[in-house]
Amino acid sequence: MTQTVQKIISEHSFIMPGFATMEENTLLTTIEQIEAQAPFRQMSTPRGFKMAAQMTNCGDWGWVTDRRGYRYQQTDPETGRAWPELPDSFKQLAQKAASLCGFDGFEPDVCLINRYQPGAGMGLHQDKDEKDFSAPIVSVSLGVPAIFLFGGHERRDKPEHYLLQHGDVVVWGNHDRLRFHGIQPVKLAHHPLTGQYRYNLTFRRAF
Ligand code: MD6
Ligand code: FE
Repeated sequence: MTQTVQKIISEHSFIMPGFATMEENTLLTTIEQIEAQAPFRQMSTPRGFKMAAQMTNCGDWGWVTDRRGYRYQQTDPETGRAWPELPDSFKQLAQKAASLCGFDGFEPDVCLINRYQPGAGMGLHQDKDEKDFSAPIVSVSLGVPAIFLFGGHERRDKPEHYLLQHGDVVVWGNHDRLRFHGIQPVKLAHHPLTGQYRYNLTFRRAF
């Protein structure tokens, strides 16, 4: 029997330290396979700035951004092909984490994969491109650590800071689903499995 420790960061938001560590090799090998079909790329924001983190997706849908806006689409704009399938190992991990945090029946149809190099971060944002907000979001961090900014429902609300380390899983939903959040620029560091990179997988239900 393994015990799951959950750090409650808000009523419906949880950090599960090291929850994905047992799966680290499968997760990283699978990311390599996905990357071979749908390479990491720096997408442009609607205003024409490059996102600092490199992204790819797997699942029925993928999150993309370009001059036309933020959206989900079924094909990779770089290749015109469908995104790689959501691997069972990914889905099972996300469902197990969601369920332990009180979100039964989570059926993710997207996994957005972010890769941060030293200096890359992500500004405060809300995840609001999904059709309905009843499903939670499950986020898995791998590789070098980063500071997660966890704010309120208004951009001006001062965020709390949490350190996310290799294997940590964040689950949030319900009243917390639309909180502003971000990632501070990742510091130069080395992780034995990922080198200088931090990876983050976010599982969502887009439609
Ligand atoms: C990241 N994560 O950790 C970016 N969004 O690299 C997110 O933007 C995020 O971790 C929603 C829920 C959890 C997250
Ligand atoms: Fe987000």
